[in-house]
Amino acid sequence: MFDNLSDKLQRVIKNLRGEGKLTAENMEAALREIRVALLEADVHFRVVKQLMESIKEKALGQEVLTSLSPTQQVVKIVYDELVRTLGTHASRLRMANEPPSVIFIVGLQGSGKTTSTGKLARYLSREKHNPLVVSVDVYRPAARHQLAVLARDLKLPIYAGPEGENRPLELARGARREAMQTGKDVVLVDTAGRLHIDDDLMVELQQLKESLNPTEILFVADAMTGQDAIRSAEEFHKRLGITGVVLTKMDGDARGGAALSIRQVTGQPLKFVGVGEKPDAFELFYPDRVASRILGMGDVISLVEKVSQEIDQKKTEEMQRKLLEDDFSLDDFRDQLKQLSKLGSLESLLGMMPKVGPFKELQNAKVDEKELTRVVAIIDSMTPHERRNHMIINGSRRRRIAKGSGTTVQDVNNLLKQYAQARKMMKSFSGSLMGGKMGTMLGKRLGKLKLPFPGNPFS
Ligand SMILES: Nc1nc2c(ncn2[C@@H]2O[C@H](COP(=O)(O)OP(=O)(O)OP(=O)(O)O)[C@@H](O)[C@H]2O)c(=O)[nH]1
Ligand SMILES: [Mg+2]
Repeated sequence: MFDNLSDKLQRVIKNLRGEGKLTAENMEAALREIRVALLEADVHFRVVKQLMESIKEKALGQEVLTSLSPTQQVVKIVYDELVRTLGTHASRLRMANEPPSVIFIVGLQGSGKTTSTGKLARYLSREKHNPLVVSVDVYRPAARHQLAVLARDLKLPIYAGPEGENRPLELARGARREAMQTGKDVVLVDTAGRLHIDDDLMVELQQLKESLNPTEILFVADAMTGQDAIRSAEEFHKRLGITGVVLTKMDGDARGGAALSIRQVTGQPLKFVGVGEKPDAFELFYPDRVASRILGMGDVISLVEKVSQEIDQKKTEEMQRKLLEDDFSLDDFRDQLKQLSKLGSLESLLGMMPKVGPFKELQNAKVDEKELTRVVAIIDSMTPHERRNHMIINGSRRRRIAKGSGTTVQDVNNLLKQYAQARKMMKSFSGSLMGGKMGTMLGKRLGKLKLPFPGNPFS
């Protein structure tokens, strides 16, 4: 489905190529196609309507970057608008002032609640929290057992309740009590799912909410179910007041519409994305990444970057800020490498930066895809915390990361070395950006930088 939407947008964009300027007329045709594409990708019609209006307004209004071609303008405007609709920033979990924080995991049957409960508990314990999980799904015979097995495998503490206890409210309260007694700061409550929203379930959830006063009610939406997920999100929100969304099964050929629409229809932020059945296949929701995915970017971004000699001001500023604030994380490193492979040459990447002339000798530096995949796997196996603080990655973390990414500790060591070199290089790079001295010095430094390329084309 993502492919479908992205294919369509690409076609629209191609059609716009060769047009001199964006006019009401030529935009009209393009907008119509974008509209159909979004609808077909299961974006809710109300959301499409709003999106189209703001896209049109921006395209014809002052915000258009006059230095870009019409093609680039449309891509950029649609992309920006998607990011804006999705929420601009990754949204963190709210925690109670006084622990334990209680988090409900709710949603339709089979959406991925239990799996996500395990994933979230694991995520939280890596973020230095101390979670306790409990299942209050007393209806499906194997449900509590399923969470118990998951908790055992992941070595997570679980509250099982006294023998024979099968009242959801008692189980949840018991878990909170145990959390207080044993110093757990978060209680994750895995709730029962139904095929359809029914009153019994809603009443039960409302009672649970009243009694436990959760800091978060996370609605788990199966991205594969399109409009159904949107409708039930809306209904859950109306009756229960959800505070965030976990979008699961984004590893499949999930539809782009769900993410956009749920955000728009409930007004609540997407917080996490499930990208597989494994416990680690769980990520913070980054609006820009999902917008890229919806648009089939990488591709679209690289299209803009490739065709354009112009500088994307925002990106440049962001990059400069990161360089100056020493905030260039392993996430950024990975994104840069991915970007690099999409662009096909380091020169295009440097082209994004101001005051950097063309480096002819770098033009044909190609990334080794296999190496890149390995690097990405290693970084993906790190926790978000580790990616931001590489200094904490000690021996045992390295072993875990190697295991998680199917590589060796040696590979992880190498990557961290490369990253450290890149940071160093970029730091002096940013220093010279400020000082205005550029060029040969950077070229020399790049020559020393060992990136995951065969035979290091920079040396
Ligand atoms: N591919 C993929 N599968 C997932 C993801 N999240 C959950 N699943 C799978 O979806 C199925 C249902 O997951 P559960 O966690 O049991 O769903 P649930 O909402 O707890 O289901 P009920 O308790 O029956 O309502 C399982 O086979 C999971 O492995 C995901 O992000 N990606
Ligand atoms: Mg379940």
